[in-house]
Amino acid sequence: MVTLAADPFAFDFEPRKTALVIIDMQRDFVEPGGFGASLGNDVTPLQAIIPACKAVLDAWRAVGALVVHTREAHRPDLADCPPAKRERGKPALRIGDAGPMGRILIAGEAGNQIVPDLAPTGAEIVIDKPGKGAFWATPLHEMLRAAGITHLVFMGVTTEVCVQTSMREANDRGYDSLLLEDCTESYFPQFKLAAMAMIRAQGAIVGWTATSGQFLHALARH
Ligand code: C5J
Repeated sequence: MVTLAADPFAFDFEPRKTALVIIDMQRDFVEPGGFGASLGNDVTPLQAIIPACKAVLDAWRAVGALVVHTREAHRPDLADCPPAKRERGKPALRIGDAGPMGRILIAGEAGNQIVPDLAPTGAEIVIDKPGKGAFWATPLHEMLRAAGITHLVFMGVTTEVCVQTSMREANDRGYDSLLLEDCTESYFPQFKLAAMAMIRAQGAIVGWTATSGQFLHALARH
């Protein structure tokens, strides 16, 4: 059992019953020319978390525990993209439009791939999700249950959108979830802080938070 000094109180987990879930660390959100940038956002803060995410991913792989990567990805015919999602706002490029890294948020396109530093190995689970949450319209819950997973450690982007939605979905399905504070980012710093505060409020109503340093320290002592 690993006991981690976390907020609002200690997070205890068995690595063999825990999955590291990396949300949407895709070129479409992290690099210029993707979906995030097309919405008018500065993507550089999101790139800055890649080294911390990689340190955790490397340590987790060394333990031999389960890794899950997600991608926000739609079918090329957009049959899984509700018009309300595609037509909302005034982005420079809409979902499905051709951009510098291929069609925006479309499975298989260059921009839809996970950034090279965090690229999945063949043994790791990759979930393509049409929504914000990792559980909606995906087989993730069944796969985690089949693997005996009870605890989740989250990293990825963006904190208040796909990460928080996935943690809330996980909470409703009975998982205990930890968010690594310096391994998640938002285009809006104040939203990241608010999302983390909401997650750990009221006695970890959604989950726990800790830094990657705290996590790696606890894992190394395991
Ligand atoms: C967004 C995400 N922000 N991965 N997606 O649209 O958070």
